[in-house]
Amino acid sequence: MLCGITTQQQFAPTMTDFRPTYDKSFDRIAADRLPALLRAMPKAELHMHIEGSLEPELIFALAQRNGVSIPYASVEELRKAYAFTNLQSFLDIYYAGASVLLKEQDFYDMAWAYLERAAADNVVHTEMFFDPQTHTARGVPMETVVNGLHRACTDARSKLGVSAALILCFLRHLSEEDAFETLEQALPYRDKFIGVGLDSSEVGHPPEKFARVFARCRELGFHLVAHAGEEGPPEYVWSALDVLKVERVDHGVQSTKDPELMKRLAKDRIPLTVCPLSNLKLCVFPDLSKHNLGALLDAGLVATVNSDDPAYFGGYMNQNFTETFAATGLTRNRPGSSRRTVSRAASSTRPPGAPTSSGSTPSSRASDRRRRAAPPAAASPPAHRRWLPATPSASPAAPAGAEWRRA
Ligand code: ES4
Ligand code: ZN
Repeated sequence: MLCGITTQQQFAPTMTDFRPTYDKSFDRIAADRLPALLRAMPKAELHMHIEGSLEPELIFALAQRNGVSIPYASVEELRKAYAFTNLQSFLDIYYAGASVLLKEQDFYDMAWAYLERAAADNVVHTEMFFDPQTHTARGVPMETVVNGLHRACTDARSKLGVSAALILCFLRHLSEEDAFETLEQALPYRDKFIGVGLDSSEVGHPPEKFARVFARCRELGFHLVAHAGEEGPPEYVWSALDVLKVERVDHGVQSTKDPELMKRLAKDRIPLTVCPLSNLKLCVFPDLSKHNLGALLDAGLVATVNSDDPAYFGGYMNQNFTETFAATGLTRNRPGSSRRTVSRAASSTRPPGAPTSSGSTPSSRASDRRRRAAPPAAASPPAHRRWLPATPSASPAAPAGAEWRRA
């Protein structure tokens, strides 16, 4: 199975046999076959904000259902407002869009729409961020948020064959005290999310602002991730690693500015969950051909492809893969690079609790996915223990992407 994931370590040992032939086999893939292969391969999505999957049509439908007024006359007018210049210009509209979510069913409907869309892109495992503070600040109970989202995750497994998990994000523009309160409110539902993250306005809100709440979450056994190095400097990535002790870095694309940091990320195999179309829309890179995904991979980092806020940034997983590979020339043998391209961006894994692949050929058909639907979660360990982190000691060198040869 080929995925844009970090958890490749789980079955990567079985892939090492294929390493010597990887580069050659990859280079034999004709560029014109690559988009179809990228679309067909089973993928894991590790960086998406569920509130960022709210399409304008659903915003309007929920606004009507809940009697919320929105300052746009039509879906088209709202979509036209999606012309962002930086992260903050996006966040302003993203938080406004979330204001139509009031009832448990609203959260369910939003998550279900994304999960169906993800399944259509052959995403077999997804870890979805949610921002409870955006909702509790408006008087929506934590229970409403978590239960609606979690019910959609449960249905995704049984009805779509997609394993889905939740990661609670603290909003970094708010205080650490607010984050502690949010954690308290969420603890009765601790079995319904696997980890915590940190998102929202990055610059001016360094990771160390949340040192104590992350330490507490670590004690509680949650997995830890944080946005860092999206717009913020490499120092923020260092402190996400060394102060927050995160297992993955969300974005991290500014890391290329610091060679020592690049070495650290490569040595410890800290995955970066990269979101190319997000970076493009928020003007982190002037155009997709200038994106540094290739440079990250060339430097030996585990860099994965993800959609971030797909309803706002113009693409779900397959769009991110196909546009980025085409624009950056990841289809070609790039001078000076060694074990490159698809191997890490679309590396092999069996995500935790995900359906096992029945054969060596990536299965892309929805009917196959349904047949492979995983057993009910009843026998699983508690949710916050279910997601296996990227464990450097257990991780061999880059998986070989062997299935590329067989595809
Ligand atoms: C986000 Cl693109 C991005 N960056 C930081 N925080 C976010 N929340 C939702 N999307
Ligand atoms: Zn994000």
